[in-house]
Amino acid sequence: MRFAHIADVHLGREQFNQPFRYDDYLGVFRESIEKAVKARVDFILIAGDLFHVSRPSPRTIRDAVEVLELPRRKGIPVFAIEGNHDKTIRETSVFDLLEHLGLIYTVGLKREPREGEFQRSRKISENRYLVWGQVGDVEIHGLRHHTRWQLIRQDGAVNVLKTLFRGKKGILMLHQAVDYLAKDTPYQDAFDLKLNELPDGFSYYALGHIHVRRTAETTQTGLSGPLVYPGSLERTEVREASHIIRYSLRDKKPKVMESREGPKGFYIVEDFQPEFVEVDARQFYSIRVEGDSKSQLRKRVEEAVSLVPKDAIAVITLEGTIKGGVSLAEFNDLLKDSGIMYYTFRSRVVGETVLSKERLSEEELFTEWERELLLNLRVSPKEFSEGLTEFVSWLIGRYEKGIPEKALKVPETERKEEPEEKGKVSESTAKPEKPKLEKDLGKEPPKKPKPISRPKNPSSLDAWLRRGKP
Ligand SMILES: [Mn+2]
Repeated sequence: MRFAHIADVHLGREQFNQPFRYDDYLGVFRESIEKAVKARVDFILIAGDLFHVSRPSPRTIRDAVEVLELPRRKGIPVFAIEGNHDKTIRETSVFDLLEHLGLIYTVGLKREPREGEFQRSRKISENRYLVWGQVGDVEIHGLRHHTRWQLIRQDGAVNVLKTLFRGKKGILMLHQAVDYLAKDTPYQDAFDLKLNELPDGFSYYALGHIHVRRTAETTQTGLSGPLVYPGSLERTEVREASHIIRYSLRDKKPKVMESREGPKGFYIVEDFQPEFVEVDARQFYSIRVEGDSKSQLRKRVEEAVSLVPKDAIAVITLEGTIKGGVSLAEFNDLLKDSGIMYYTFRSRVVGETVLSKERLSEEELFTEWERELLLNLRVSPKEFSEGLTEFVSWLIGRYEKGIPEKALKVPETERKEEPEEKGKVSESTAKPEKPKLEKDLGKEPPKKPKPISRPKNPSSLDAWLRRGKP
């Protein structure tokens, strides 16, 4: 029995708003499926986030259909679950469309029973069926992405996964972050499941969600089968960079290192033992350059970038303490003729920019949505826990309504290259009243307004939080 385990394809994503990234994401998906088919696997698993959004564009659907036709023509079934990116609250999703076309089989909870060559189901309540895949004598179980509070209830007394999959065997496919393997990932402190909350009895845990490759053997976990995250097929953020260039002040030359996360790819699993298969993901350079003057920074950026191959992506972070700070716009001309596929600058330069005589008001720092959120959080711990249910329902209400467009922060990795607007904040209007925010946070406002460092984006909560102390 041999199968392929793929996860986090994020088809349809145009990272950095670059059309070539759409092709990259599609390319590695096609490559994976082709390699799996060539390896004559008995079936293929896609452990969530096949798509980047739950309503992919017609073009993305067409491309997915085209790739998924390859295994279908060979009679190789593809089993899938929806991840946090592609799940919907509606009954019908693009997964149903693909299933209707005979391209995939989704496993998990359904309203209708499924019986067929590769599918089985069992009624578990009034209108709920547990659906699983069946290839020979191997059962392929799974459940789409759920939040922790949906899976683990009443302080751990109720464990939905253990109840649902009690006595099951074969493969369990989940799209969740398990704490044991979440170290050094964005889910380190925001995991969905603890190791001991996973149902035991399976020969292989086919996981998705964590975008870097992680595995744990049965000897490490005490579970009946290995825990495996293949990671995303493409490099979805800087921490997944293929190469790192460091050029700190004490260095005479920039240092190039290969990332310890290694290449991107998926697993081909034989007798429940995973073998990694590499795919040709685009090279991604994370570059950090330190300088103590603008001209030195420019020179050092040029030196560092000369080590980057033309077809790569480069994210360049500027560091150092420079009087007056730097504007990213002053660096864009540097790489204009470098031929590098895509590059973007970020700044961690600490300046001594004097803003204005007055402090910024919270209206200038936060969007309406952020202020509303802060207002809800600005209560005593006791009050907060008493009103928790209300707060959560308010938050869910807001979430369902959708966060207003202008309040949505484009993550730094997603941001189109745009020069920072200079001087915009320093022209902030003088306000006679002391800012409300400071008063409400219980801090004593200073007698004389002090200059504060300029936030990167005046309406970004994230930027404000990272701004450091005035
Ligand atoms: Mn993902």
